Amino acid sequence: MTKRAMITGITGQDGSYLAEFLLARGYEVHGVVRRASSFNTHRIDHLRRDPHDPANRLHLHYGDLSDGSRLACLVDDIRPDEVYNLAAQSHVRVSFDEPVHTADITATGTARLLEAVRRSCPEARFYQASSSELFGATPPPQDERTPFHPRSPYAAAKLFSYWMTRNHREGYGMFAVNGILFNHESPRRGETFVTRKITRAAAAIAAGRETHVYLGNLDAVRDWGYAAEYVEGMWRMLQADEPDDFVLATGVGVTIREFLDVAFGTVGLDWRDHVRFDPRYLRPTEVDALIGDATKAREVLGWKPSVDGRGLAKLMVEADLEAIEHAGRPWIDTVPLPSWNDPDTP
Ligand code: NAP
Ligand code: G4F
Repeated sequence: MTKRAMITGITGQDGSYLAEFLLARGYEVHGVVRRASSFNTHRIDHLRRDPHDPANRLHLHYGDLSDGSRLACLVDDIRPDEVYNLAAQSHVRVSFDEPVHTADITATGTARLLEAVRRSCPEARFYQASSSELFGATPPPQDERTPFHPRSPYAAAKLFSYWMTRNHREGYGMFAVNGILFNHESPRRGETFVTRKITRAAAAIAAGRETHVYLGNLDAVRDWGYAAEYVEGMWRMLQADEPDDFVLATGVGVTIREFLDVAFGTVGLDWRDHVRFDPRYLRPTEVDALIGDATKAREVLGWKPSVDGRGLAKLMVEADLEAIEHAGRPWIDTVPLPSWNDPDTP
């Protein structure tokens, strides 16, 4: 039997890698896409086929985590075997500007989706994109037993979703799990997160297109892994014998200064000549250090990452250089765009 997966946030970094991963394993994939005034599917366009082709296994549906009735209809129509809730207002700095919107999508949105699943297909397996931001002020190393101390509206919203997921597991017996993922990046990372901002700048400066980049706090430590490896961890959580919560991390802490060293070093530059400070990128409360211990995921799920923050800095700069050379995005340029023309399809 073909397994059916539903992914919210399919147009994001993780959603695109997860859709690729599941399609390659024979899944039928249903992605929820929010309506925007311009196309927002560039990360998954290379996966799309003519929707009229009976062999097509990627189906996109309009939907928004703010709209519980739509989510209920979608879950009822699709009847998924697995639900991956990746959609969120996912930017920590922005959550200080938009705390109420962040709560509506990143917290209440999860409750809407969990309730839709509980009502229509409680046997479906549910993955919640929880975050190492939950640990916040609690010093590393952090694992599944580490106390939470959220330091932003985003983290507070994710904490609500974490407990709603556990509550649906404990209260209703649902197979609902939290993946507590430490930062994971890739050439598809949004351009306003610090790693991609740095690697794009390094490539653009090396190409003579820009001269400098503005950043905030350079002292923070993050445990950066490769997103393409983390989506396999998500899937493995839903294939486990028992529902449980897991940390995914590399165990390697890297400061932003060290990431800058490798990124600019890859193109033969010294970042000190090109980085300027702008206080607008500081946060009212900062998370100083996140370094995860993923022993449980390794022992129970057999999941083990192979790329750490330094490896990522090099990989991402090389991808951004290639993107500049080809005047497009490498993961799109390598495959043809859909040949059919149906602009009403998300
Ligand atoms: P991302 O690139 O920012 O993607 C977020 C996705 O959510 C996008 O598809 C976005 O749609 C969608 N979305 C936003 N608001 C929505 C709404 N109101 N209704 C429906 N969809 C909405 O994030 P990511 O890096 O892939 O992360 C995936 C998930 O993991 C997020 O929940 C994030 O908070 C969590 N997480 C990420 C990391 C990390 O380091 N990447 C670590 C821990 C946890 P548009 O494309 O239209 O914007
Ligand atoms: O890249 P960031 O914005 O990621 P942050 O805040 O760690 O959040 C990411 O990882 C979380 C997992 O731990 C996810 F849950 C969340 O959705 C997101 O994917 O910032 C990383 C660090 C921070 O300490 C920030 O203060 O970089 C510092 N930073 C310094 N200058 C900057 C900048 N961050 C951004 N975005 N932009 C700057 O110019």
